[in-house]
Amino acid sequence: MKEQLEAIKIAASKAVDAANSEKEIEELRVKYLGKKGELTALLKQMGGLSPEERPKMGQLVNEAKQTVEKLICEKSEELKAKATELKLKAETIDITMPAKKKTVGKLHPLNTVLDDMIDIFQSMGFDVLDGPEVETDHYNFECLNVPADHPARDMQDTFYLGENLILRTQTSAAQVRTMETRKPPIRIICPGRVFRADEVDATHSPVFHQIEGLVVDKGITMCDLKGVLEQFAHEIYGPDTKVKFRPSFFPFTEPSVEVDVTCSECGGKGCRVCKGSGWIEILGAGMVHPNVLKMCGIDPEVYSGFAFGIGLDRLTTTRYKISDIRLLFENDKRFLGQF
Ligand code: 2U9
Repeated sequence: MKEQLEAIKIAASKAVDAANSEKEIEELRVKYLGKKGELTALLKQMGGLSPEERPKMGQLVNEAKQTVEKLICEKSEELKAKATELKLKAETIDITMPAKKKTVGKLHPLNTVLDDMIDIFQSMGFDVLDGPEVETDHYNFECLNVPADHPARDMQDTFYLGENLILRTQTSAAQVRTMETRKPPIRIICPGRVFRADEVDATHSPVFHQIEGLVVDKGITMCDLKGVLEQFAHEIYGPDTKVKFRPSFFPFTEPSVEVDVTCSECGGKGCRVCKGSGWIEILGAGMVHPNVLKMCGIDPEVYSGFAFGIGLDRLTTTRYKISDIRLLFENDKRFLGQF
C-alpha cells in the first residue's frame, strides 16, 4: 500500500506539473482527491489492514492528500496569475499614443442666420410659429387673395400633389391658420422651407427658405411696418445702414413695398455685388390686404396689419460670400466645415 501511495504521489506531482489550464487542474483534483479519487480509494482499502498498521497508514494517506492538495492549490494560483498577466498585457493602453481627433458638428449657415433673425424679432415681441409644408390651395392662395388666373397658380410655378394639394410656395398659409384661431393682437414670424418649380441655377433652387412676419391689431399703420423693418435692417446690417422703401405690388398686401439697404460690400458707392446701384433688396412687405383679413375672419374695419417676407437663402449667401445657392443644399462637409 505504501508503494501504491508513493506511485500516486509521483504521478500526481507529474500531472500537476504538466497541467496548463484551470480545467486540467480541476480534473486532477477530482482524479486524486474527489469522492471516487485514487487517494480516497486507498483510504477505503484500509479496512483490510491490522489495527496497528491502520493509524500509521491513515496518517500517511492523509499526508499524501495534503501534499497533493498543496501542489494543486499552488499550480492553480500560478495559472490564475499567468492568466491575469496575459489579460493585463492584452489590455495595456499606450498613454503616449496621440488621441483620436474628435470632430465637433457646427450649425448650418442657414440656421446661424435664422437664429439671428429669430433673436431680433423675438426681442421685438414676435412669437415663432410653424405650419405644414403640404398645404391646400385654399390656405396657400385663396385666403391670400391670389386670383385663380395668377401665374403662381400655374403648374409651371407650383408643385401640385393633387388637385387641391400643393407644396407651400410661401409660409403665409401658417399665418392664415393663426389668424383663424387667434384673436388680435397677433405678432408672429413663420420661418420654414418653401417650394417653387424653378429651374435650378446658382441663384435659384426649387426648395428655399423664408421667414415671414405678420402683425395685426387695432390702429396698425405703415409707420409700424417701417419702424419694425428699419430696426431689423439695422440689427442685421449695422446701425449706419440706410433703408429704402420702394412701392411694389403683391396680391396679399396693399400698399406693398420692397425694402433695400445700402450695399454692405461697397457702402453704397456701387460695386459688382449691387450691380452698380449701391442698394441691395432684402425683403418685401405691405399692409395686409383687407380681403385677406376678411377671409381669415378678421374685420378690416376694426383691425389692420402689416406683413413681410424675407428670403433666408440670399441673406445667407451674401453674408458669407457664398457664390452658389446650391452649396446650401448639398450638405458637403468640406463646405459646411468652413462656417
Ligand atoms: C399674410 C398676409 C400677407 C407676406 C409677404 C412678401 C411681401 C414678399 C418675398 C420675399 C422674398 C418672398 O422669399 S421671397 O421670394 N416675400 O415679398 N411676403 S408681403 O405677406 C403676407 C403674409 C401673410 C396672412
